[in-house]
Amino acid sequence: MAPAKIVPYDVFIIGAGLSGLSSLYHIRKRFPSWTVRVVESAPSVGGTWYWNCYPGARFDSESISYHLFCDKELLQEWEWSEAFASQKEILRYVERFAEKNELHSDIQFNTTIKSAHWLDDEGIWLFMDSDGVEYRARFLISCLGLLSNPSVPKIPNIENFAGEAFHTSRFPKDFVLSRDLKGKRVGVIGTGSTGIQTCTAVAQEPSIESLTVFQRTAQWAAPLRNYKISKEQMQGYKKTYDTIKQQCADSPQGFLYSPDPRKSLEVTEEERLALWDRLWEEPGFGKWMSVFSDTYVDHKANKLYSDYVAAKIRARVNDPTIADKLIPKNHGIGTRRLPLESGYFEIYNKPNVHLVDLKETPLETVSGKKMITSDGKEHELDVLIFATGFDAITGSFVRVDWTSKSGRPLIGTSTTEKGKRAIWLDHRPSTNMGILVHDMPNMFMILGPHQPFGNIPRSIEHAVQVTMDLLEHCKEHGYTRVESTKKACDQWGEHVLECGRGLLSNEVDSWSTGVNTNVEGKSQRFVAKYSGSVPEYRKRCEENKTKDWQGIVFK
Ligand code: NA7
Repeated sequence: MAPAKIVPYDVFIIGAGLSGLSSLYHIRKRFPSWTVRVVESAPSVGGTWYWNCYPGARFDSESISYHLFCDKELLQEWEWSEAFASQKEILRYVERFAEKNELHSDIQFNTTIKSAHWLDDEGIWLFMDSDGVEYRARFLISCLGLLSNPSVPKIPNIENFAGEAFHTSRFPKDFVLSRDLKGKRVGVIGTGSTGIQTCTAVAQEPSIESLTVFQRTAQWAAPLRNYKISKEQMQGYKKTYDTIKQQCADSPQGFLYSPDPRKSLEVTEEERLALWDRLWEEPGFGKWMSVFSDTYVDHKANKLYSDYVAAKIRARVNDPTIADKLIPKNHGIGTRRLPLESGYFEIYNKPNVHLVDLKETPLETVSGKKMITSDGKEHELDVLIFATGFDAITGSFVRVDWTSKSGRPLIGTSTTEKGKRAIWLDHRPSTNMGILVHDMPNMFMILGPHQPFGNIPRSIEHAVQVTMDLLEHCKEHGYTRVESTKKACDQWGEHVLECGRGLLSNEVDSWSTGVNTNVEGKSQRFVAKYSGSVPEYRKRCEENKTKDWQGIVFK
């Protein structure tokens, strides 16, 4: 007897981080009769905040601007203890969101989807997990995360490193800094936001033997200035969440900050210093986002602010040669995502912290516990931490084998196994609003390429809302298929390019311009995210809706 066909779910969601949980929450509210299944490779909810439990992991966006605004009851219940909460506290918040809304019953953990094929005759998606189990669904919401596919450098012989080694997003769950690094010689490769947090926490742990930081590109960073939130302050925030939400919605990047409309080159030096000095002393991202409006579009303006911050770094590091190595030379401040730190530069004043400049002396090989650089120096380590980032944005989609309506892979290099040209050839994304992809019917992306990636939960809540509106449109009209035209994707691509024109950030290699030297096909810059403002993005999506979703075909 032939096996019974599996009944398709109405909606299948891959990922139980904030995107997946938010999607499930809204599906339940808006389509209560629909069947839905969330699959998640981790044993618990949380996504980014589940995986990234490295020492020192915390927000550098304000706790009060980060959560999901949809659950107003939880906003009134939840008490943030710090202005910039730690990973543990954030994870507790995400767990509480799932628990309070009884989301677990629709989530299947420890399940990794390996393939997703569109079956055009049936008008459904067919998925297979790593155990060979199949699932079918009418609609797919991909909630794979933006920075979820860890990437590690290809150092000759690295696989034979004789000490312990972890990527920052794969730390042992029971890791205790003071116990597990006691007396250890620790090495960290990478000085992005994650590396800066990790190095600071490790160096500040008195029981370690030593810390060696392997830096390829110096990174601008500025003080976080975290503080405890009092009960009274929290009561005040709870009364003003509507205002906080609106402030985020009105700002270019979805945070609590907007730029100063004046231009650096049009004000006096006193006026420049007055703004910079004030922002410098304040907690949070103001020193990135509230500076003069020309800072990230005009090289001269950027240089002025870069020089100001370089002087701050020099003042904090005792050895001028080390200070010089810590000051970026090939990109201006804020043109990459600016990490906020709590004592990072001072760690280099400690006698047991060593900086290795990989631009001067690259890592050549590994022998036993020794990392050997091109000057022949042997850096002996017990623990090696890869803070080397992610195959970002498009890289999250690589781990699933996708087959589109016309049998094409979603992503790949020019010659693919399927013998057909990938839709995102060499990672170059093509999307409509960052949410739909031509030739991939009934698939919606939360945090897909070409969406804004400022304050992430704000992007998530908006993309989920657009997805729900599209599903509602299907339900109202009895449509079972929704797909963007190629033309609409091309137009969105042009708009995304147009928004990015003139931005200094698009002249710099970083994960958000699609460059990752550890990943094949990611050596050239491309526009991976929406670099217009969040209000502009929202306006465009709303216009699409009012024009009856022009460029989107429903059947
Ligand atoms: P990032 O910002 O991509 O940083 C990765 C770091 O690792 C960066 O310093 C890289 O140097 C370094 N790296 C990567 N590959 C190598 C190799 N092969 N050799 C030496 N050094 C290397 O990732 P994060 O995890 O820090 O942060 C990602 C985002 O998470 C962050 O922007 C926040 O939004 C949260 P490079 O600069 O490429 O020379």
